[in-house]
Amino acid sequence: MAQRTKAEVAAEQQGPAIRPLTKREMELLSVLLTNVKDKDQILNDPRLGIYPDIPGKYKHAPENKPYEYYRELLIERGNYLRVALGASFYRENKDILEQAGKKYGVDSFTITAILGIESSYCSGAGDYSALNVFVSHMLLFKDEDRKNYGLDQLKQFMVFCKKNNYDPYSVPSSYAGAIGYGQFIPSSLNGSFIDGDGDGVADPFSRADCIYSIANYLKKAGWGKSDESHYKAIYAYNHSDNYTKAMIELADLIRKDVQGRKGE
Ligand SMILES: [Ca+2]
Repeated sequence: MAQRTKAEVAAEQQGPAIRPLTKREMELLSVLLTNVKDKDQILNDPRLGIYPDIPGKYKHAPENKPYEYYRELLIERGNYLRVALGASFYRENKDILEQAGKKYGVDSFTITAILGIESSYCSGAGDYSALNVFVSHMLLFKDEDRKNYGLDQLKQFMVFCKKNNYDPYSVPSSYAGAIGYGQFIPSSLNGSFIDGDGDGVADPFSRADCIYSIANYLKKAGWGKSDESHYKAIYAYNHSDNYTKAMIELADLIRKDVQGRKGE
């Protein structure tokens, strides 16, 4: 299965520093996983580990910086490379993007922009092991919301893996536990991720599946005809005004680039 191989290859590449759990952490995790069906499978796997760098990552998240800084980071770095790459990604995947956009009534340039920011147009999707990311959230944070996020998403993640026959330790994610080119967290994978190319598998590392799933997600989040509905739907994808504003701007720049060159 191609999608397994891609996930495995990505997970095997040298990733961030990881350490084994202490005895105390093992005991705590065992208690926290009391009602999780696959508890033993998780605890007994030698790949179980903690990423000590995760709490620090949240402190430096660019979403918390002023918009100008964020915009420059996301859009302008490399002399508008993100726009040029977006236009070339659009041309390359035009048929799927336009079909998905039409089916869900969603702007296909916005789908392109989201893929551009989330995974540099389907070229990378994080090098953490998703399962260990959720375990790290459960054990490293004092904040209850982050701890609960770890446990809730771990449960959702196990459901997703079972459904798709993935080895839970072989699925890569970001430090926050977002998976695949569209960077869906497990609850969103279970709720909105679909099989776009019709090969029978909803694969977060398939371009077509991500394109259709982002369209599906935006539609479900209320994408309609008004600019206000677009803002709301993109904001649902990532609860940040910076993110939403940058996405709208990037989508427009890609649209101008693609449409401006139509007559050439
Ligand atoms: Ca598929």
